[in-house]
Amino acid sequence: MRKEYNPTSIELIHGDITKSEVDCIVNAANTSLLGGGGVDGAIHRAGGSEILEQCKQIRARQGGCAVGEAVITTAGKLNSKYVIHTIGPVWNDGKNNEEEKLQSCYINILELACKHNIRSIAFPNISTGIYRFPKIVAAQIALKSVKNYIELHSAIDRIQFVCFDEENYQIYQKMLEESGM
Ligand code: AR6
Repeated sequence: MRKEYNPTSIELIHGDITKSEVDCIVNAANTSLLGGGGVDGAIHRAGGSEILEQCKQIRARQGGCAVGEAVITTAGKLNSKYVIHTIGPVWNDGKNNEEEKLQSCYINILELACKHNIRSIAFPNISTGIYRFPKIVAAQIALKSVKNYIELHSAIDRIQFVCFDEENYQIYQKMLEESGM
């Protein structure tokens, strides 16, 4: 599924983000930046050791990455130039600013992408796996944050939302059809 929104093309993909052909793919990492399971494991496996080496250098400089923030590395052997690693919030009961923290992830990623002249970017469904964020709310936040950003900045040509699981894919498909995007 593809939609045009201003000068930005929005694509919905059902699949593996490590196969995306974009300037930058986003990783749903943890504060250690040392890898893990889920999409984080898949990106490090497919991208090779160069990504981990750069994550370790960032750790040495700034002691990892906080929830809601984002850092950038090479994409190693992947088809992309960069990986932006963000740390989504763990969902507890929704009363710990989880929604604001997830929104910060998207905003910080897009700001970092613009700084690096990234024209195309692929997002996984941050926090909706191991971190248990409710999928509908997470999709609403993702779409709203991206929409708000591209309305103000026209620097990104192509945005992919890559849904690995069927449930997220169905949610995004419905929301994109119903939204003004
Ligand atoms: N491509 C695209 N999406 C994927 C892929 C893939 N190859 N694999 C999984 N997903 P998760 P989180 C989806 O658990 O919830 C890690 O251990 C998955 O279906 O990867 O933010 C980190 O190190 C789900 O919709 O990330 C952290 O410790 C989405 O990616 C922790 O998990 C996010 O699921 C982060 O948890």
